Amino acid sequence: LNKARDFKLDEYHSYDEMIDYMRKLSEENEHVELINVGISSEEKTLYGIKIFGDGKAGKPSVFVDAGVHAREWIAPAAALVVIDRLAAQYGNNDTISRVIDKFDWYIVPQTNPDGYEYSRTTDRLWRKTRSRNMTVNKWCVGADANRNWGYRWGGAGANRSPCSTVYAGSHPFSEPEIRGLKEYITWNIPQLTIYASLHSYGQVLLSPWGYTDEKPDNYQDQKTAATLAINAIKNTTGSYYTHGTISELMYPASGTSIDFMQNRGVPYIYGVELRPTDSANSFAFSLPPTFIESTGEEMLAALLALADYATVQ
Ligand code: ING
Ligand code: ZN
Repeated sequence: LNKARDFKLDEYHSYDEMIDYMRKLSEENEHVELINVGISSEEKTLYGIKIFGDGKAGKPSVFVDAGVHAREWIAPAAALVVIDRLAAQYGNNDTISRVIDKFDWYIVPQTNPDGYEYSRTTDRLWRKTRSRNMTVNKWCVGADANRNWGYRWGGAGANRSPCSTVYAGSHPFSEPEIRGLKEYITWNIPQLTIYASLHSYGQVLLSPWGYTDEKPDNYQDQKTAATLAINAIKNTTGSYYTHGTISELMYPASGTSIDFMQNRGVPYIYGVELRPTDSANSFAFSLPPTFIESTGEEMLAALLALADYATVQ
């Protein structure tokens, strides 16, 4: 028994190994369920984990996705650490028990498995999906899955040319992975309170908007929550993260999941750039696996702080 324990969290895994781990964890834990949120262009099933507590069904929810960009390997690896800690410590750790009784937690650690496997086997710095897109005279592969959401699709910081690394896709939700995520959330999660999308790298929490440098009406409240999360990170591992809008800290980006969720009225929304920092000698996308568990631990601390702060309407 407890075969999920054999899974090594401090290594980068293939997508099949991640699925195997999630399946075992769900089989071995009555508070964990394997969920199916859709399918990729190459027909890999997008699996995730739902973690729920005792008590009533249909609580408000936290939704976390990771791996939307293929080369950002730390994001799915850290998401698996978050899953592991939540599953293992429900009933043992006060904070974790409290936030799992408050919210249903949905975590989809690998939302772009086609791109991820391509990054593992062929092109380490691949970012996009693996859909095939026709141009005038050739095929180009992949859309930027974080430019493919339907709010302000194709605007600033997205490109309409299939060969671009920030190609928005042929139309909103053209990528089956993103369509699946949107449909799953729409039909299964009526009350979404916290949404986080894990990327790398840079150590920042990003708030909407991406499409414009204006700030949404509830920006101050998002900043208050982010500050608590950043302090929790510092107290857990000593890492320094900062907070601001996508367009102010990074660059304009339209058609992101963040802007879609903000437009939907989700109250707490963060794009997270995990470790490392973007200093000159940074590991960039190739963070050594020895940093996986501490990066996951600090992300867990951030999520627990957000979940404790968020009021449930
Ligand atoms: N950066 C993001 C990008 O999509 C981002 C910026 C992150 C936007 C999170 C929205 C949410 O370009 C990376 N590293 O991909
Ligand atoms: Zn990214």
